[in-house]
Parts: sequence; structure tokens; C-alpha cells
Amino acid sequence: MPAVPNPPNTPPQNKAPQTPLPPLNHHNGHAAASPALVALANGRPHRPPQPEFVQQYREDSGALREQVLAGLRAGQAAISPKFFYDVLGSRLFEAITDLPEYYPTRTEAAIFASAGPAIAARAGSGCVLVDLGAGNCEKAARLFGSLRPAQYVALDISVEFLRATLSALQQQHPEIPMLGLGADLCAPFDLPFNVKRGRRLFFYPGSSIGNFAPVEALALLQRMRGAAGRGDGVLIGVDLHKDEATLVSAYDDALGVTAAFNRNVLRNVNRIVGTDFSLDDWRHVASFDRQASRIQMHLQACREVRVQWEGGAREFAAGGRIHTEDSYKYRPEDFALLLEAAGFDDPVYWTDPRGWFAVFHARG
Ligand code: AVI
Repeated sequence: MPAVPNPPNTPPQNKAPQTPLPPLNHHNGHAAASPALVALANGRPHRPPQPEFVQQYREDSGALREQVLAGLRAGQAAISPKFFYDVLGSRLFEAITDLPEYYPTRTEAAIFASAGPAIAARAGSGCVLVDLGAGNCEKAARLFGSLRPAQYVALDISVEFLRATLSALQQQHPEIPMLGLGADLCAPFDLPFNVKRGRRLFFYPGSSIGNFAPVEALALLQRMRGAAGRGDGVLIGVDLHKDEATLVSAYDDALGVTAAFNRNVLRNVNRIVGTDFSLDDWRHVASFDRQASRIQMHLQACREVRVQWEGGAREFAAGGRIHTEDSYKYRPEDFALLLEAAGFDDPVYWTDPRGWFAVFHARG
């Protein structure tokens, strides 16, 4: 898709006063005027800086429908975790991050808070910060103070998810040019011309890398490496291997928020493909596969269930399952090897006192 930048901040011609007032910005013993007052006095309407938005990816509703149906027809029925994140699912995920059992978000935030200066010293300040897991942009914003990015580029599948957040963030940080980019992480990175030249730091927080199987994670890291030049780097949040009880309760909380998040995917699938899933028929199951070092989430049929859609149907016996998500937990040395296999050099990481989470940096 062609990149369409926002209109430049030029004043409309016919609004300029005939005789401009003298420029108002010099110090004459009074407090300096606000930028808005200065702009008005100089005949320019004041426009606060605005982020740019570029939508590169176009969602194909037919392809999405086919993807869901292929998963429902498969021997082991499956729904991709990307279908969790409708409006309600995104809110439920935010609620998950506040749960006492769900340690990753707050542990990663604590690492960023304590290691921010060390991360900036290693990654270098003044880079273009390319946030591949932007969401509410909170994690990147916490690093603005130490990284002082030359530009902040927030990626999401749809710029619509970014508009409000990025516009608000831009008002808080008028000194940082911001770009919202609608792009698909699963396609080769093709950063538009609006992304400034200069050193780039690819930022992938939140342990989302764990939602890819290791071969897919390697392919994603290789795409990052392909987009990174000499001097560029990656900064990635990775959830670490730990005791099973802690892991399982993080994905099966007492309040049932993760269960609601998991079951909500069926509402979204009903909307996308017109299936007739009834949520009462399905319960949330989270388990730890020690061999593969991953949490697995499933939906399990509470009774015999027949699910129908236009042109097809599938029967599930009581206890039959639909796989909805894997969340891989790494040992630090294994993740370092994965980064090196993708072509990155010199991986280092920061962790918390319990060694539950790691933030990795590696060079391109
Ligand atoms: C988005 N992702 C990193 C979360 C995770 O921990 O794997 C998704 C999640 N699923 C259930 N709880 C959180």
C-alpha cells in the first residue's frame, strides 16, 4: 500500500494576517510565551504535533474465514490466538496483566525500571524505536526517558488500534516524532519511507515471542534481522522457564479472567465465520507441557457438542478439545542461541531477582 502521510502543518494561506505582528519569542524580562501564543502572535494557528499513520496491511476477511474454518476442521481442532483480540478480548487481556497470578507484565516493567539506564547505555540513545508489540504503547513510553528516541514507530495489525493511544502519547512527548504503522508481523518487514533513517532498535516486549513455536520465533527473528542494518539492535522480553504451579496459575487465575479471555474467542469466531458456538458448552484448560516447555491453552467440551457453520459442521465428544494458544518459556541460554541462529550478535540479558523474566538485547 502506498504510504499516505498526514498533511503537513502549514497554515491556510487566506488566514495569514496582512501585517504580521512582530515575532514574539525573545526574552525581555518577562516569562517566555507558550508555543500556542507565539504561533498565534506570528500569524500561525498553533497545531500541536500529530503522529503520522500508515496502514500497509489489508485484512482479507475471506482469508480470515478460511483460516478459522481450516483450524476447526483439522484433526486437532485449533483456533489461532490472533483471534483472541477483538475489542472485548483486548480488554480482558489488559485485565489479565493486572492479575496477581500473571507475573510477566509487572516483572518486565520492573526490569525496564531498574535496568533502563543500562539498556540505554548498551542499545544507545537517539535511535529509531520500532515497537513490534505496541498494544497500548505503555512499555515503550517507559523507555522514552532513557532511550530518547529520534522517532517512535508503533506497529499493530491495524492503525485503528493505535490512533487514540498514539495521539495522546504524542501530546505528552511532542519532541518525539511518532508513526503508527498497520503491518503484519508474519510478513517480511517493509518499513515505509516515513520511518527515519539512522540506528534502529526493534522492540518486542511482553513475551509475545513465546506465542510462536520456536521455529516460527526463529523466522520472526530472522525477519527482524533482515530489516536491521549494522549498528541496529533488538530488545525483546522473554518469559523464562520456572516451576509448574507458578506457570499454571498465571494462565488459570482464581478470578477466571483468563478463562473468560479464552472462551471469548468463540464469540469472535461466531462473528467472523457464523459458527454457533455456545460458550456454556466450553471450559478453559491450561496445562504445562514440560517436554516442550510451554503452557498450552485449550477449550474443552463439557458435553457432546455439534458446531455448525454455513456449508459445514463438526462434532466434539464430551472432553474433546480445541487448542487456542501455546506460550513457550525459555531458558536464557536457549533464547540467546535462538538470537544467534537468527543472525544477531552478542546477546545479553537483564533479569529480575527471581530469574522469572528476561529482557534481551542483541546487535544486528
Ligand atoms: C500475549 N501473550 C504474551 C500472553 C502470554 O502470556 O502468552 C497471552 C496470554 N494468554 C493467556 N494469558 C496471557
